[in-house]
Amino acid sequence: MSDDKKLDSKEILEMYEKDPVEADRVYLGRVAHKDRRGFLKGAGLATLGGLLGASIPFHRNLPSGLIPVALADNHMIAGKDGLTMLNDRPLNAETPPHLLDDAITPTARHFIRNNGIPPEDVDAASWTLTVDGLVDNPMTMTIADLKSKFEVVTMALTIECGGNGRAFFNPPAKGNQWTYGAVACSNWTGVRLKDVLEAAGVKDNVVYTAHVGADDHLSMKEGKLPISRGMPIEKAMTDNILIAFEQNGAPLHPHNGAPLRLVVPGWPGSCSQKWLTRIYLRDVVHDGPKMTGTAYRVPNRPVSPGEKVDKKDFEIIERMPVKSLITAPANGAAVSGGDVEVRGHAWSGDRNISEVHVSMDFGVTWMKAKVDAPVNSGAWQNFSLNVKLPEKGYYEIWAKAIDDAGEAQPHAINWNPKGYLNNTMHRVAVRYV
Ligand SMILES: Nc1nc2c(c(=O)[nH]1)N[C@H]1C(S)=C(S)[C@@H](COP(=O)(O)O)O[C@H]1N2
Ligand SMILES: [Mo]
Repeated sequence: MSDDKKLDSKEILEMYEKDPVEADRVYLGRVAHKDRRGFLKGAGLATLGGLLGASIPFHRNLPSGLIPVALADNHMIAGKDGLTMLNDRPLNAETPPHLLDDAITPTARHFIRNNGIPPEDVDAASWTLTVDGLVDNPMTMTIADLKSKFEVVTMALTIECGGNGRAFFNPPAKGNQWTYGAVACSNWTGVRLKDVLEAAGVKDNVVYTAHVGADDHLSMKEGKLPISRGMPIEKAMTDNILIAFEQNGAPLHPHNGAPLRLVVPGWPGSCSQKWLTRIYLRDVVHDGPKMTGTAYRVPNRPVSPGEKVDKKDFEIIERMPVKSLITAPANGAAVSGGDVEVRGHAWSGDRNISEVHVSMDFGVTWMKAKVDAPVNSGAWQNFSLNVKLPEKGYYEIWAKAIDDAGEAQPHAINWNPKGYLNNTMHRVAVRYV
């Protein structure tokens, strides 16, 4: 693992802050010269090149103890590209909308929402998943067992954090200030949760699942879970929930739950337990950390902004509401012609999108976009529309999705104390110059 350790950018940054010359020696094998220019050679040069993703033609000129600015940017997370870091302990990072333009989100662009500290030195070969609680046949399986016992399927599945859009709450809500980018739709390969639960034999009195992962609580207290959520057994038995071991055809990214996670499309991302080690079935609604109180819960009635709500009036969030995201043009784009291709995605938990409407005149008139069918159940749907801006100037492109139950995105935030479920219309500014 020592080679991997070398590639941990956070550790390197800390070391460079404390003792830059020593960091040079440890990470790059370079010894400072009197003139402060130590030559980078061999392994050190290769390490640095690997971290930067390119060779360094002028490496001889790089002063000792000076960390390349690309690494000093604390937004850099190994294997991620362009994410905005909202918090580094626990790590939370979102993706700017224009970087979510792909129909299938590349792993490098999949957001990260950690409640605790991910496990280190994960060994996929010896990883096990236990399925127990109220089942006929409690089972403990390796990933190889899962692959051999159950049908392996690949599906594009949308994960959106329940708190996506919280940044726009007024009065503000505590928690990560997600704007738009705590959502993604990657290709996930794994086995169906339903198949595994059927093999384990669900007892008649089961009402809820309970999920356990291998991450540590921020306090690092032994055995204390940062998060353990579950879902009604009826939901757990739907066809599009996976126990996944691959993300976009490769092992999961370490921050997206390697080597094994649940992927529950259409419900709050928190249902999709990462670093999954155990699922147990219960005859009561699960009460693990982040299931109770006001976590992932909203008032059971509309409330006015800032209103105090009694804890007993909160209910567990189930499906995520209808929503869309404009991924092109980028917010703030300057276009030289009046022709703009508007593109994006739309989704609605457990439902399909029937229409997406686009406006360029602050919502006075709306045009229907082309909306693709989902590639499978649980995938977001892509929309596109060519818009002709009539004359030079400032415009806003707005998008509004409507699902097959007739639910449309609202203009105003449905305010709630913890800042969940903000599905207001997305607006991007465009200048025709
Ligand atoms: N074990 C574990 N699973 C977890 C979490 C976590 O902190 N620990 N965060 C949850 C939340 S709140 C969300 S939104 C999703 C985010 O998945 P991602 O980080 O892969 O984007 O993971 C969920 N699964
Ligand atoms: Mo979340």
